[in-house]
Formats: sequence, structure tokens, C-alpha cells
Amino acid sequence: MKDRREFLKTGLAGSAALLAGCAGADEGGSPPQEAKVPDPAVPKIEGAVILSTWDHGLAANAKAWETLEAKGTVLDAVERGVMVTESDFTNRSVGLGGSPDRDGHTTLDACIQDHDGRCGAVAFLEKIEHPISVARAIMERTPHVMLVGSGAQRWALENGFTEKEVNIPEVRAAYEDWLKTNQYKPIANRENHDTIGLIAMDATGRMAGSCTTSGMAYKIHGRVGDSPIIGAGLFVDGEVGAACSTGTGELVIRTVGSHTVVELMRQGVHPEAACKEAVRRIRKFLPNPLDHQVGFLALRNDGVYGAWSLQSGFTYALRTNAGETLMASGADLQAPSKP
Ligand code: SD4
Repeated sequence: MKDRREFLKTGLAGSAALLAGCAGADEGGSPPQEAKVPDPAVPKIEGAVILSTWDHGLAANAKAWETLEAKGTVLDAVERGVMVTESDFTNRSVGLGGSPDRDGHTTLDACIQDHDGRCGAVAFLEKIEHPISVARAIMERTPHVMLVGSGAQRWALENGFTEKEVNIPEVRAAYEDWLKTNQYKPIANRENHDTIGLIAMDATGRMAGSCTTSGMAYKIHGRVGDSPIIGAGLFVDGEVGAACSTGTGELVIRTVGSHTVVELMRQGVHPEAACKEAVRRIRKFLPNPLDHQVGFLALRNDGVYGAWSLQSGFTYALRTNAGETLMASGADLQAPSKP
């Protein structure tokens, strides 16, 4: 892959906000700022718009775009896009290549939601390559929204999904190493923060979103984060827009983050300002905010988008008629430099 910096562009709003947000930022000591409403406008985009979290969003967006071009629905696009990430077994926080929990199991969480708010979710699933497709099947074939654990597993197997054993020596070795310390202290931006959330609007204005993850590495067996929780890791209301999140899921659940972003947009708040406010609500109860990363993406149903994160380093992929771009979100705090 080319040097990341070659791709990396900071959004129009993001660049201004990044500078403003990080100016004078210290190790978390400065008080959270009230989000300004409205923020500088990102220009409206004509046609389809796809946004997804982190660098791996580029490949997911490409597939989602190809799906739209082949006349697939926007729901097909958000599903197929993140399936690319789920099948990338070099990814350590999505799909079967994901790092395990502290008992050595890789457990998977996912959800999907369409323009009209229909949704499906699955959590604590094992050995199934595409949890996002299980989530969609739950939405389309059951009267329920969410299945978890052994019930979800059984339902998936009874409904055409198959189990796959994936053994990755590097993942095993890292787990063995981790067992020696047995300490749960994720490193913000550099570990455990690669969930893919993908939100999209097709050229007719229909929207959908998807989110899939193996969650935080070395979590307690049974732990479920924000990613499969509708309203936390993802929220779509075609009347307004869509939002998704990445980062420490517990913080996003506590604040129902993605729902907050969509509801703020409903009240007229600009997408970037809505993301910024969702971060502020998290940051206000963090004594050491740099111990965490949380990032939000938002897409309004007129194609205007925004992003914001707790600390710098959150990248996201944007796909429009103009092509694919890797963006850097604006952030409250400057991330410490890597050792
Ligand atoms: C979780 N939000 O399980 C996920 C982890 C994550 O980017 O986003 N990583 O809490």
C-alpha cells in the first residue's frame, strides 16, 4: 500500500477543527469544549456517498460502491462492503482474524440497519466468517432484532451459515504473550480500535449502515461492546441520516453515541458538530481521556457528512463520484506520539 500520508486528506471542516481542537491540547487536562453549532460546512455532495471507519474502509467502500454500480440496494452495499473486512484475516479486530478474548475465543458482534429503521444484530458469535450477514438474516427472517451467544450460533447454523476454523499462529503467539501479563489495558489508536462501521446513501437518497467487529482484544469472555447495539455503534433514520462509531465500546454504550449524533442532526446540528458533541458527552466523564479513543462518522440524508474523535489518529474512508479519499477526522486532543 502507498504511504498512508499520500492518501491522507483532512476534511474541510476537519482541518479547521483539527487545528482548533488540538490547539493547546494537553494530556487531557483542558476542559471539554461545548460543540459549536453550526460548524463550518462541508459542501453538499451530489450522488451516492459512502463513509467508513479507518484505513480498511477504503477496500470496504470500493466493494460497496461496486455493489451500487451493479444496481444493488444500499442495504446490499453496506453488507457487502464490510464483508471484505470480515474476510481479511490479517485484520485483528474484525472477523475471524480478530484477537481473542481472555479465554482464547474470537467472538464477533455485528449489526445492520436500513433507511426505514429496520435492523438486525448478532453478538458473541464464533467461527462464522460473516456476522454481518447473520445480522441481516436475523432482520429479514425473524421477528427479532438481536440474537446472541449459543442461540445465535444455533440459529445461524440452522439457517445456512457454516462454521470455519481459522488458526493464525501470530494471533495465538500474541495471546500467549498477553497471558503472561494478563493485564487488560488497550492502547488507544494502536490496538483494538479497528471496528468497521460503514454508512451510505445511494444516488436516490436511500440510506443504510453496517458495523462489525471482534471487539476489544482480551476482553472478558461474554463481553459485548457498542458495535452490535443499535443506537450505540450504529443508527440510521432515513428521515435524517446515519451515524456509526469506533473505539471503546463501553463509552459509546453509556452515551448511546450514534443515536445521539442522529438526533442532534435532526435538530439541525451539522454532522461534524453532532459527532463533536457526542465525543464531548463521553469525554466529560473521563479522567484520562488519552487512555481511550472514540470516533464517530455522520452522514446526513442530503449527503453532507462529518466526523470527530476524542484524540487525533482516527482515519476514515470517503467514497463519492469524485473518487476515494482517506480522511483524518478532527479531534479534541492531540494523540501522544508513538513510542
Ligand atoms: C468494541 N467498538 O467492541 C468496538 C471496538 C472498536 O475499533 O471499535 N474498535 O468496543
